Amino acid sequence: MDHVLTRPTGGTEVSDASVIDAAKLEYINCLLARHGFESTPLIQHPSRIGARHEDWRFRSVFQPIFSLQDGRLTPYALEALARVADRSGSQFPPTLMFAAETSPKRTVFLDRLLRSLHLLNFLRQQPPTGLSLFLNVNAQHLVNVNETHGSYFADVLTELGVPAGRICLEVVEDAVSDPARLLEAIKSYRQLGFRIALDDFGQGASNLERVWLLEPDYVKLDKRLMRLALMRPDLRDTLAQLVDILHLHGARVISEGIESGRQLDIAREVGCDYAQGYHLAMPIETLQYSATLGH
Ligand SMILES: [Ca+2]
Repeated sequence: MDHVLTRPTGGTEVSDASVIDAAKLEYINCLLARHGFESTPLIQHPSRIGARHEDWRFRSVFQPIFSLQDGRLTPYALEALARVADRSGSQFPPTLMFAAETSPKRTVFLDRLLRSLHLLNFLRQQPPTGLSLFLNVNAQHLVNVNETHGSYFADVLTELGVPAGRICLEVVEDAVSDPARLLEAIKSYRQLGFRIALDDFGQGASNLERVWLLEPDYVKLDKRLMRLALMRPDLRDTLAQLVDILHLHGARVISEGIESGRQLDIAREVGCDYAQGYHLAMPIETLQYSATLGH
């Protein structure tokens, strides 16, 4: 398959976290410590960066998003996902952690901690410069932040020498208490150069109204839509029209949850620009890259 991420012949194996300068890690830990929780929440392990908060332990995995242009599958970006475990190593879904979280201060801290963790683990892999990083951001977090939106993360990016345009924030499906503040937050991020994706479109509060409000650069079609399109051929025309509408609003469309070759064909038929899913690549800790990546 032409989409396999492989290391260039003769390339140097990057298997330790030493590509992240210890002073930079310390600087980011200092920024995080200002939130009043752990003083060193980010930890350098031999082969990765980890994070901790109270009884929770975090690590990053990455799932590629592929461009469908010209009938090919080309790696376009990596979406970072958190893996959460307790002290004993038992894993549980990060959504449970955020669902159980009631303190706005802690939600802001955890959101920043995970974004920093993913960025560091992304850079540790020395990805080709053309590859973007997609980060999930909780919509309620955006509403909770009182200071200038994006200033914390902009500081982290400056320290690490990463342009904001390389980062896309996926606004996770979530009902928010104050849509006007959500819009204000998105505008601030955009002014700093970040790109915006609307996640899980077709589910809950992620709908056309949100597209009109946020004018995202990307819309990610929820996996349920792709499952329905597989089971109900009669719905595919409607899905194609929906993709057309999203294109008219200036968004590029990513189909999530591609679990079979047939679904990949459907994503192409209805006009999606990008695709992501287990059929294409599973989320893993360290990806390998071919010399041809980077567009
Ligand atoms: Ca996502």
